[in-house]
Amino acid sequence: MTGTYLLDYGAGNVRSVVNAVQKLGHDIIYVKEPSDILKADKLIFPGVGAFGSAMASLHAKGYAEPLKAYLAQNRPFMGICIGMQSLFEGSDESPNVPGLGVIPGRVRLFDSTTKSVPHMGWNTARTIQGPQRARDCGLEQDRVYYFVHSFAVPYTASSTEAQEWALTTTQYGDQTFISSVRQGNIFCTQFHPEKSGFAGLNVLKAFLDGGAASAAEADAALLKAGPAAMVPGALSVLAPTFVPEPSQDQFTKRIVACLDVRANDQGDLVVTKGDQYDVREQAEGGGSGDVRNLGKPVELARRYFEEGADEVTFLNITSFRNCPLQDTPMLEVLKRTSETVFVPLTIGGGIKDVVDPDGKLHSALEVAGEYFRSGADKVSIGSDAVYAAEKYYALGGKGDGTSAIETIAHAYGSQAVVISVDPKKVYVRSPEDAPTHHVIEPQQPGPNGEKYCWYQCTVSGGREGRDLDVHQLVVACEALGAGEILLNSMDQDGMKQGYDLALVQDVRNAVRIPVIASSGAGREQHFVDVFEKTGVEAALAAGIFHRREVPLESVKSTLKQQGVRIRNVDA
Ligand code: 1PR
Repeated sequence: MTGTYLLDYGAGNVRSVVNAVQKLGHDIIYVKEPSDILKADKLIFPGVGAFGSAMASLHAKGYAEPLKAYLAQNRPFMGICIGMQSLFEGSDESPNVPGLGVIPGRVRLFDSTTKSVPHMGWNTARTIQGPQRARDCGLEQDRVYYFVHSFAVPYTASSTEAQEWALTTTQYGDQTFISSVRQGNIFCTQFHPEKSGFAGLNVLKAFLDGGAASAAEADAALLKAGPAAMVPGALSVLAPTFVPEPSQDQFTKRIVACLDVRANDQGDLVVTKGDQYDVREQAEGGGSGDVRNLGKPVELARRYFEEGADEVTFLNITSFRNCPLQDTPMLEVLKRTSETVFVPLTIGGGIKDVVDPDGKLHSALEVAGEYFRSGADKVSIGSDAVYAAEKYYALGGKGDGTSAIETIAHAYGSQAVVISVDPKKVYVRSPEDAPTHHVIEPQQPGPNGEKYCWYQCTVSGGREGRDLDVHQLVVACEALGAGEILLNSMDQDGMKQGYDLALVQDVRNAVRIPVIASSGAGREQHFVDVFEKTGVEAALAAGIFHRREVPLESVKSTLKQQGVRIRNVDA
């Protein structure tokens, strides 16, 4: 059957691509066997995960050769992220694994000495072939797109591949890389159009409606008309005459809306919100009452997408009680959310090895796989990360390859693994009172005038404290392969008094991976403070958004007024 085909080799979240294509009114057919590839009118390859495993899967499934043949025939192709990187000759991510070699050049690791790696968030894609070429592919110069990657093809104006293939470049910190390529009918993006809100949907639409193909037809027409009709730069194979503006880092800060989800006493799945992790109302006469119900997960997530959230996170906060593979409501929540929400989705709670009631063991990797297939882009690991860090130190500062962090990062890439930290402050009079822990000075002294504190890691939603501090945790998790830290604070949660800036700053300094500050946002200025004072990449809030006390839009406009770079709410 002809049509638009999706090349899915079973890793990561391709559901969002399918949903986006369907939202744009197109059907999509999954490639099920190698011969399907050459049947496609259009082929989308949303490569996900690590370069080595992507290439291994392409070969194992027999897709590599037909894919090369398809590309050699210059047929309509859209590669996304690893789907773009795989067209190059190789990647430093898996040094001994050759790429498809369609595009000359190599994918390199970002330098993390001056910036966080992965490059995770929204950034521009500036054309070097002229605005019309970019518009043909649905790209606009003043919009931002969602990137998540640690490796990229560096752009240097003198390199041949850059001249022949690069359509746009993007600057991250002091490095400029190729953020999209196009030649003839082959078009690829390093960013994720399916996760880039309406700006990204326009890019997909241009491909599906034939934008790349018509540009290629224009090339063919020009070639036919002969040299007289050609102006330099008219064809992608010629050196462009368009002089691009000097590149600029336009990376934005992210605002994350977080939905803590659990079943209430009536058994309905609701978004709830705690104060210092207590999610029950006060009952009359004291004691605890009903679980707070602040809305329905799918509806609320959609509202936040429309209001301009840059990411949405779901935390299944009672996951430690039951088996997530049977917890179909959360899988269903993700599936339904990804039909209408086109920004990254993270799911946390219960990412660990689980045993079904019938005794069947599912590894954390399998559990995560279920969530990725249901529409998650990242999984967040709480309790299991603490146990993994404890083991890391017990082994003398190394992993043994079996933790959830290691196995998931290996299969899906570090960028898909977030560590959710649930710390509790422990005040001490002097650092000597906690000799085995990382002690800092809190913003406010303790109740008895204590000038110091350390942050104790907890598990099971804060129910159990461990002999591990947050500094130890994040350092170990980064070494094991985590890609991002979601830093909660049990003390600040729901209190609306601002983020714990001392804690956030300390964690920001401890790791090179991105950090999301969480817990305590009560007004717009708290977001400004956390970005300006700590340099974190993202800030998360829950209660104030659920109760409409502080609209997302107003957070963004305040940040913009105060000079913090953010993504405009798009439509
Ligand atoms: O341990 O891997 O199963 O993961 C459990 C997950 O559930 C963890 O990510 C943990 O943070 C979360 N969790 C467990 N219990 C609770 C609870 O509240 N009782 N929620 C809980 C954590 C904190 C944030 C909250 C921010 C912002 N909630 O998610 O959204 O503090 O709130 P605010 O803006 O209103 O201050 P595992």
